[in-house]
Amino acid sequence: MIYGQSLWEAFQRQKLTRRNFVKTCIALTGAMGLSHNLLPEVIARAQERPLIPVIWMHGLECTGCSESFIRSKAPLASDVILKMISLEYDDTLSAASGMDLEHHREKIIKDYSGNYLLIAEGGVPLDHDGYTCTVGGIPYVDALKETGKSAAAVLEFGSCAAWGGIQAAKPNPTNVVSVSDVITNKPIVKVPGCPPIPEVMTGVVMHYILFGQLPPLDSAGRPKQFFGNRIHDTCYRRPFFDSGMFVERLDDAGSKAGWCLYKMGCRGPMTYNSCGNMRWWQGLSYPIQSGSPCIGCSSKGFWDNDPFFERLPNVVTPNTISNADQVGAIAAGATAVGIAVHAGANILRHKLSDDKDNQNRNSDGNNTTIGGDL
Ligand code: FSX
Ligand code: SF4
Ligand code: F3S
Repeated sequence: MIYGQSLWEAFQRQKLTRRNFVKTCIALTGAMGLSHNLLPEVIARAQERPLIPVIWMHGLECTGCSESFIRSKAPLASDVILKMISLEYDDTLSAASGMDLEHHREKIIKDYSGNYLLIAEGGVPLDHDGYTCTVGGIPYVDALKETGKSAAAVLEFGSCAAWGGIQAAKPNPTNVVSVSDVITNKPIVKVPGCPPIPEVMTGVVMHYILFGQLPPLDSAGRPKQFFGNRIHDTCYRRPFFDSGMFVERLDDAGSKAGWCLYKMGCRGPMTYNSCGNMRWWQGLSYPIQSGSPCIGCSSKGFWDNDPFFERLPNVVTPNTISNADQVGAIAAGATAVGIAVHAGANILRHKLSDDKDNQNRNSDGNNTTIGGDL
């Protein structure tokens, strides 16, 4: 339990150096999507602000969000869990289990009423009185409401918590809803993605812990610094889109050359997330870089957007003048014009060269070529 200490105090207690602390603050500043100019502010907060307890709950989901979170590298998830937050309850990560753990959750709710952070992962089923998902013998929806009632703020981690997720796919047999459909009177932030990028999750948690408030949100309730751009806006394949160079089959030459995946059903033009600039596993890759079109896993209702590999109709972007077919036709037309101009120039230069030859031949009787072949 590190509740009540500042991050700096927690580091000192664990005999970690000041240098280590400052390095962590640098990593945190980046993870929170803040400018490095704000590093002194982050250090000041980390020295003064007491850390708060966190309760992390799981509804209907695959636990991929936790799997992603524990792979956060900057900062390391183990550092976040062991040194930066006081993770008091987590159905999957806590060493304790069963009713002991449930009693601990109740104790945190009582002892730290209004002062703990609730992180919720997974959708919330309502039908059958919520009994299709139970925690400690009671419906998840009841445990969630009970925990949310006294929380300072709520983070919805993953598309399941944020929008309902896969289990809400038509016909949504257990009537799954999002966490914010159930907890309506708290500061709440959506961090969608199936799963979300690990550093986005740690960035949002640490923003709340260090600043005591949620980061700036967009109209859908997502942190602007991570969901302000579409995948398409930062995609390294974008020049191919703009040039009308599309993969037509996942095993064709364009695919091997890394052309745009729009015709393979890429949802990048309508999906807001940071995959294009942050990428995954410390910038190693993301679905598009691995050769797969984006399936829009952070978008509301993406699970009903099947077939996933069918192209989006009529995508128009600010930098292009029409849809992919027309862009392709225009690009092909432009290429044809270019080839024609080049060929025309060659013919003209050959002609000039021939004329000059003739002139030379006429003037001195020699057969000298001037200019050579182009
Ligand atoms: Fe959902 Fe998270 Fe997808 Fe899975 O918990 S967002 S199914 S990666 O794990 O909730
Ligand atoms: Fe990248 Fe997809 Fe946009 Fe093509 S359509 S540029 S692959 S995001
Ligand atoms: Fe998801 Fe698309 Fe990123 S599928 S992981 S939002 S590239």
